[in-house]
Amino acid sequence: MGKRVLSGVQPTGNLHIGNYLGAIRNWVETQGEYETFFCVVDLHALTVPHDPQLLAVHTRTTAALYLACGIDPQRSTIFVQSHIPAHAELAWLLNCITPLNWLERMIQFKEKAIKQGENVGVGLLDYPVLMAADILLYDTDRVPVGEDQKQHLELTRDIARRFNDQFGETFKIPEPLIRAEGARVMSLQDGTVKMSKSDPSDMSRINLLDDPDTIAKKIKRCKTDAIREITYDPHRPEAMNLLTLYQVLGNKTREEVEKDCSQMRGWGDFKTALTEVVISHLAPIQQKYKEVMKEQGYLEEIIRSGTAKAEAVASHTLARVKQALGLWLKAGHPASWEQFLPT
Ligand code: AQP
Repeated sequence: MGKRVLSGVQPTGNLHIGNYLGAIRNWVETQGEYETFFCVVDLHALTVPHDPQLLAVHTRTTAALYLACGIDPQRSTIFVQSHIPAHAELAWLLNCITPLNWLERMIQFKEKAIKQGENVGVGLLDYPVLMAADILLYDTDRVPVGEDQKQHLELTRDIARRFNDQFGETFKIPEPLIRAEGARVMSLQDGTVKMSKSDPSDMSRINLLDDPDTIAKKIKRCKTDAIREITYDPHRPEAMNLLTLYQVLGNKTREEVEKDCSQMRGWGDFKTALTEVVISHLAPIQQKYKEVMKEQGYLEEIIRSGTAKAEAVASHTLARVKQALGLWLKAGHPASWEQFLPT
């Protein structure tokens, strides 16, 4: 068996260029090298207030965007998390061995809990355990994610190690796969806050499906600073963010970007150039997305066959975990129990 990759995105709204650069673009590149599993993590989307009318729609559009961004169903297994009950089941089993204070330390929980106030659900606290279940079910070697998920991945590793220590070698310990450039795309309105689907202002992000006029408007109004020269400077968060977008989406080197910028007269010129780069990078993705959305039967068939493939792996791991925990396995399972009878 080759090394495995697994990752997913929550269908919590419109996917943006942060999700693309931090995650999906890197998934595409892993396809030749690894056995790849990509899921739409819809159970995670229930951890924040959501609209039941839209969840299935967003799940579908997210899957279609995977294909549009270059995930190849011939080489990757694409599925929907809630279609495979083993995810929720393993999350419960892992819950029982995860110390509560590990979860209370998670930065994303603290940030999102503040937004939800008194109504914060148990699911939000438990989110990283479900994520650990997603990853560990597939004996995953590498998890391509953005910088914001690094802490959750560390927790997954801690949970797996703790389980292995208490119940014997059961889980493979996964490692993150984080790219240097684009790992943390920042809001267009505040260079110190990450771009996010749940930011109330749509002006803070560029969605993968934004039309050219909307992209131009967002970039025109995005926050910059008062310095005329446009240079990579870690003390200038907006400049760093916009230059990185220009570099990565334009497939340029840092030197090429610096050369381009040296010929510009200021932010106005730069914004025009960035707008062109973003629009032309997203155009083929948007075109492919439209084609996929017209072929719903094709999309459903990909998800159906992906689910079957993923489920075969997941059910195998789940049985192994249940056996390690000492649960009475369903009839027909070869595990022996007599050896543990009290004498
Ligand atoms: N701004 C970002 N820069 C780089 N990578 C990012 N990711 C998210 N935002 C950025 C990466 O996208 C993948 C999927 O994320 P997710 O949808 O599972 O949850 P998230 O990290 O919480 O993303 P959002 O956009 O901020 O969604 P909401 O607002 O719903 O919470 C992950 O690999 C993530 O690292």
